[in-house]
Amino acid sequence: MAPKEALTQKLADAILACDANNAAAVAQEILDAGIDPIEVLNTTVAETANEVGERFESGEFFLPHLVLAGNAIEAASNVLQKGVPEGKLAEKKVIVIGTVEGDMHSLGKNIVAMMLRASGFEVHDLGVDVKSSTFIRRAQEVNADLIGLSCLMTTTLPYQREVIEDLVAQGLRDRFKVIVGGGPVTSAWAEEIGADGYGADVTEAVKVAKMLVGLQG
Ligand code: B12
Repeated sequence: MAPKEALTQKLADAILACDANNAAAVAQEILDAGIDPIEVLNTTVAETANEVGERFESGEFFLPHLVLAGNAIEAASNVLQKGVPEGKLAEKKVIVIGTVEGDMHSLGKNIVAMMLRASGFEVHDLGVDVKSSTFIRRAQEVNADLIGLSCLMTTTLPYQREVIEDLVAQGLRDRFKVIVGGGPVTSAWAEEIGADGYGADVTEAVKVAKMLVGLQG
């Protein structure tokens, strides 16, 4: 096996073994080997996270696995992020991003946030369980171009809609573009709630975000 495949396989194995220390160590090996961290985040990390989800759904993994594998994904992502160059765009576009109220899932949002940063955006990550009022207040404070709403549960989807409804009610809908994403989010849902854009994965998220703020995709 080529060194790159061997290392990315090792990273996937460490995540599936729920071993955060090893995942971070292998991620460092990947950086040291000069392998593109963006590609690893987009492929190995994203695909392995999906594999974790599938194992949970099939009953092979239980909740503690989800937590520990989540920690391993985060540990690896944090190391890989160090190798992602700062965007070199002259004009920084500003995004506030977070996971909507009631929803604690952070991994996908974190990956999207770090890739946007790497693509030249000024990213204000508001974390998880973010209230609509917080999204709107922060977007005004930092004069954002874009608001990014992540949501991983069908039960918290209504909070994506709420942010857009609140923007409309406050006469601010035209001031910010809104992009939505996360597991249960579809382009049909994005259209239904009046979002400006939707990204199914991190690659699409960055492409659509750039398009929405008038940067080349
Ligand atoms: C890891 C995980 C957890 C971890 C989260 C750790 C963390 N720090 O994030 C922990 C263990 C804490 C957790 C907890 C829970 N979870 Co959970 N979890 C998952 C799991 C397995 C993976 C999610 C994930 O991180 N995927 C990997 C990332 C990379 O993918 P992603 O998030 O989809 O993000 C990508 C895209 O969606 C997109 N994207 C994401 N955000 C955004 C934002 C924008 C703006 C854009 C454009 C794009 C975008 O780009 C990302 C990168 O490609 C999913 C199953 C699954 N298959 O999704 C269940 C899942 C989401 N969880 C679920 C549940 C039920 C829960 C709990 C309620 C469990 C419980 N009984 O306690 C709690 C919820 C607590 C809460 N209030 O939020 C359910 C939700 C079901 C539903 N109602 O829809 C799922 C679907 C599992 C299942 N099949 O039952 N979970």
